[in-house]
Amino acid sequence: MTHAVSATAIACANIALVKYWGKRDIVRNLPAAGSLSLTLDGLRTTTRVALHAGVPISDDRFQLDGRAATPAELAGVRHCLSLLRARAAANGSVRAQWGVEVVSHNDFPTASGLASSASGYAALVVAASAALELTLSPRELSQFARQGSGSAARSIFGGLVRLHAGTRDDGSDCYAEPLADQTMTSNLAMVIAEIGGGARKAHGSRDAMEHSRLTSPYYGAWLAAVARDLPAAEAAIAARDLPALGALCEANALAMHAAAIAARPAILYWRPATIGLLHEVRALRDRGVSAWATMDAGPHVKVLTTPAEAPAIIAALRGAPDVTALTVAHSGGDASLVS
Ligand code: 2P0
Repeated sequence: MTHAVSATAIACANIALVKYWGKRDIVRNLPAAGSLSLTLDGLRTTTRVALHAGVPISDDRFQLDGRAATPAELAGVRHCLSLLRARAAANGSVRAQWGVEVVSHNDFPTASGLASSASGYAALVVAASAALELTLSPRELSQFARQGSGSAARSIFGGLVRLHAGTRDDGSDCYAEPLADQTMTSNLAMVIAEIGGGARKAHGSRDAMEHSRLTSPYYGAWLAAVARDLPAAEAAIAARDLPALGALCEANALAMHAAAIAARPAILYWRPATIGLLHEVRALRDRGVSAWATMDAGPHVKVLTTPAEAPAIIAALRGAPDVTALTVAHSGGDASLVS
């Protein structure tokens, strides 16, 4: 029996209103542009990190949703752990040498374009840093999480969150922070329409965004669109102007997918049902409902709306072809330790 210490953390996924799609540095995982997201209470990862004295770090283990992680999933977790261990070793902690057992559970489909890597790496970094006795600021937590997955930097924080791309080569100015004005969050909801039963995505977003950068004739135009959309979205939030924010959110998602679809060969996440729901959302808007669509690295459609209007959207989308689940999520909180 080895001596063990452990910590458990919960983090919520986030959905970007202005998307991250493309990197300026693959090794440090630095995004080419900033992004802006809403953290969602309905999509949670719970992660327990146990450190075992006397177990070599080569024996690190990772269990995800009740199964042994794939070699690629384990490698991603170990990369993130190696950065935290280096900090712990610099502090003189013996725990940096202890083997890790990570047990993680998503309460929503893993790796299907519902942002499981965001909540996953945010929960991992919060739990592992506590187990390693590191005292990190929220900004530092977001920087470690970013090196696991770019969108995870945003899941350290609740509510509306901005990820700054920064310009420094070492990434020291690339971090997420919550927007100063969170007034709007209580009036925001996302209806999540799962399409096709939450099957795993055909293209991992990491490779797909790099392929878009290298081959899409629209990649430069996409980055130019983000540069305009970020300040416009922040202005809409400051003005509490939901129609302006919603219109930007839908246009930005379509621009991201346009850039990906134009890559050669194409990155096409949409299913026929995705397009069907895009038309439904437009029809809802024509009837005066607050509804704007956004899609990520998968076929699912998330509809930005208000808590009051979410039930009408669910009723309108229920029974649409290939829609396998409909849920409502509201603004979620910071990633945090479970005691
Ligand atoms: C986003 N996505 O802003 C965008 C929109 C998917 C589509 O961030 O390579 O898993 O690990 O940094 O964070 C998904 O990409 O990518 C993502 P890596 P990540 O939410």
